[in-house]
Amino acid sequence: MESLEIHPRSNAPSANKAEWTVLTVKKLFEKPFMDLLYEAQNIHREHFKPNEIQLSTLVSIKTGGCPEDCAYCPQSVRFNTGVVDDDLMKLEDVVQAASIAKANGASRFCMGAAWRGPKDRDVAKVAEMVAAVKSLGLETCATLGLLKNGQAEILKNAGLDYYNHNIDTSSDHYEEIISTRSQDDRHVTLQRVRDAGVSVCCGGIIGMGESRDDRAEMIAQLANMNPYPQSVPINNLVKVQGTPMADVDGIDSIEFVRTIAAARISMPKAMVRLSAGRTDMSDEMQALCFYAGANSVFYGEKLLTTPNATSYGDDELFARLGLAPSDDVAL
Ligand code: SAM
Ligand code: DTB
Ligand code: SF4
Repeated sequence: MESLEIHPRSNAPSANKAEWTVLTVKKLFEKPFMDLLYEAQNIHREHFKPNEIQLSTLVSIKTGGCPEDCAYCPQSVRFNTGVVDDDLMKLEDVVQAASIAKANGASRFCMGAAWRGPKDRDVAKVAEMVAAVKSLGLETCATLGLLKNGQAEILKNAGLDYYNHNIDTSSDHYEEIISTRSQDDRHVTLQRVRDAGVSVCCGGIIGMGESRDDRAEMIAQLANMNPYPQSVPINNLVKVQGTPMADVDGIDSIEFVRTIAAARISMPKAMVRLSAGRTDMSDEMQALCFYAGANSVFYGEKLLTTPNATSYGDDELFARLGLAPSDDVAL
């Protein structure tokens, strides 16, 4: 059996240490599957309780009609996907949704908006929502698109814990997916979030026709952020009819699990979230993802506009695996 290897920065979450090269991450992907999972599970156990899982619930606070052209997204105004546009939700409706999420066992509530980025008056309204959700005793997360100077501070002052903003894919593959904003634009927003003292939730989507090199580059990009994201959502593309990605070939499930393991090994203290696309995964594949180091999922009937794995099915799966939902999974 191969011994555990020392990787760059593997125990230095926020220090500016040696970088992960694409080649080093690719070498993880190339390991025998059993060695890779063994290493990922060992690293996982150094930092997290191995039989606990954190649950986040998503709500779309502003749906559809987005001017951006992200090829995977059902909410882009450019694609005919049948998503019904909706204005910004009312504060009381958001509070009600958050109360239900909490009663169902979620510890974090994530509010998503189909904007390129919010206007200042939007941020003021979302800040009210953040404060109200926080006062229910939930962790708060928002994903509103590109942020302008000063907006992250307003959200932080309202009680925002996490801001989700994904790099989505590798820098090379990115241009095939989105033309209306660059990956550099996203890094500027991520820096604004960090500077405001809000924790970063940043990951990407697997299964968009990218190569293994692309997946390795995306993981290296995430791992080399300083500090690396506190939370890393790995989404399995939800193929939505009407989007340009509707008929793309799905990812091999073993390769998806490898991606989760590479994220866990290269970002040992991050929460790694098995995010969108669980409806297409067997229970066994999800169990392998948890073994590879995923320790968080979206919990609830819906993601933003598409169905999620049902909470009923999740409860049964967690029980079969002896996984306990928890808001304190770190050691
Ligand atoms: N509009 C904002 C933005 O794009 O930054 C926030 C909401 S957007 C829906 C948040 C993220 O959801 C995207 O960056 C993408 O990674 C993910 N996402 C969107 N559609 C998806 C799909 N069909 N499958 C998997 N993930 C998806
Ligand atoms: C993330 O990485 N995945 C979530 C969340 N961040 C906002 C979104 C998934 C969206 C899936 C497609 C939909 O339901 O519209
Ligand atoms: Fe708009 Fe976000 Fe969808 Fe892109 S991912 S089209 S920015 S809602």
